[in-house]
Amino acid sequence: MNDSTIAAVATPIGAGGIGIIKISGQNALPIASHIFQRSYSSISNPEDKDSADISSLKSHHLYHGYIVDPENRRVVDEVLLAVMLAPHSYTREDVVEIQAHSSPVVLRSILDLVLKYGATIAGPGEFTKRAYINGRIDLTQAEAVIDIINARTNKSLEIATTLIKGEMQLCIERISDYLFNFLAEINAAIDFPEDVEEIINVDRTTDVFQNNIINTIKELIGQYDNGHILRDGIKLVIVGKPNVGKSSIMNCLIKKERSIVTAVPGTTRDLIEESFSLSGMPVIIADTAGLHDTDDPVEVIGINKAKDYIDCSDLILFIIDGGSILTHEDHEIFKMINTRNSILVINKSDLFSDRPKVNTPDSWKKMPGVEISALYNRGLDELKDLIVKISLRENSFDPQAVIIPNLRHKLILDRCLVSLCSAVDGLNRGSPLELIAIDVKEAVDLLGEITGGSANNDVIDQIFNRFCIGK
Ligand SMILES: Nc1nc2c(ncn2[C@@H]2O[C@H](COP(=O)(O)OP(=O)(O)OP(=O)(O)O)[C@@H](O)[C@H]2O)c(=O)[nH]1
Ligand SMILES: [Mg+2]
Repeated sequence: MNDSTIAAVATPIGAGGIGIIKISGQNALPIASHIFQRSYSSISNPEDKDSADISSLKSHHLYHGYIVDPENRRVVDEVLLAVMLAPHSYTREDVVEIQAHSSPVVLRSILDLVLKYGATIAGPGEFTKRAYINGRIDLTQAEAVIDIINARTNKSLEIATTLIKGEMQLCIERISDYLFNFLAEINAAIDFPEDVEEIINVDRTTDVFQNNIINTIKELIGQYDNGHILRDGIKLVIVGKPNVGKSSIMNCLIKKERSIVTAVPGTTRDLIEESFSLSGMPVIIADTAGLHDTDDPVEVIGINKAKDYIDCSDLILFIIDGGSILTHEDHEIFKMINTRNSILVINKSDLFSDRPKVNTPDSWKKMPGVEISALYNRGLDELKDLIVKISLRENSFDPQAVIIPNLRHKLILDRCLVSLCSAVDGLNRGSPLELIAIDVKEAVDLLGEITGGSANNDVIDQIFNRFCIGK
């Protein structure tokens, strides 16, 4: 357990109803007692009229009182104070939360007093890091806390709540326990070579490895591939030559006038990024400068930005003007995105309702396509459905019913799979047990990196550095 007592403002800075200052550590109560003057009745028990001595405060009760600067007896604010004694707190340490009025000046003044009487300022994620170090949660649950804070859609929230309940941890621990027992068997067999056949049943072991362990890990990896988009969202980019209606489509999709639309080709010169949600899936979308040959230095910068963005996007909306014939520029853009995940959006369908629409070459037909009119808001629902369908690869599943690993977990599971396949291979080929033990031990260590047991400090720091201060 850490000796220091930490404190931070746990709510966003700004004017609001309440702001909370959180203190955690063995001096949380003595520090609070220096600055808290209790009013005579507690909120939770109006009969409790004993002294203002904080040591008389009960855990998990809420008390009304004032924060008073001990030096000049000045009242800083009227507050509610909650005490949560170790180990029944977020960090498993003594925790005091002071609920004050949320003015940045009030919160700063109270925090200054708390720091003056012995607390140190908490770093990003330090409260959650203590919850992890003190064994209340594992690394997957700590990561779920960040995911919950950052959740932008209901689906991403559902995925995070599955993790925070510890279901990933349970699944990983079940596999680790089996592998650990198997390692013990291997060690026994190495020590007593004459009893190998009694100790290790190769057929049964390879069967369990293959059907239970390897398949479970493959399933988890598959769930990442299908489900991470629901949590992390997709990056969508709108491309096309000038004036085909890219900005109009962007505005229709995000339902606000974000990009300027005019009849002048070359209106959009910079990259314009926005986020929105499509069927519960977070989407980051970018409108880009029309791609064409130009000497205009400003346009060249915009076009280069667009090309860079295309490289790192998940899905491309390739817009063409369905009311005109294709030009050299359209063909050049097709060549550029040909191998990428793209949708052909034939815009301005209002212009070809009574005349033939643009003729696209056969080689373009492999791109899923949709006809829309951004001007009259026609076909936009079909476009949205297509984006969702392609992004989720038609796999619909209930994110609450399955565990969806994050990228860190997935990369570790990939390595774990390699070690386990090598162990099974060794068992089938009758390799020396010492070599099989190395593979299995590596798999156990890797699984420990997911839950935290064998994660190194750099990994742990990297995870907690993604947190905000006060969590
Ligand atoms: N008839 C018709 N006109 C459209 C449609 N969508 C956009 N336009 C018009 O086409 C012109 C260009 O639209 P923008 O959305 O600015 O096109 P853009 O591709 O962003 O153009 P740049 O930023 O210049 O590359 C505007 O006059 C729009 O009103 C449509 O579906 N039908
Ligand atoms: Mg534009």
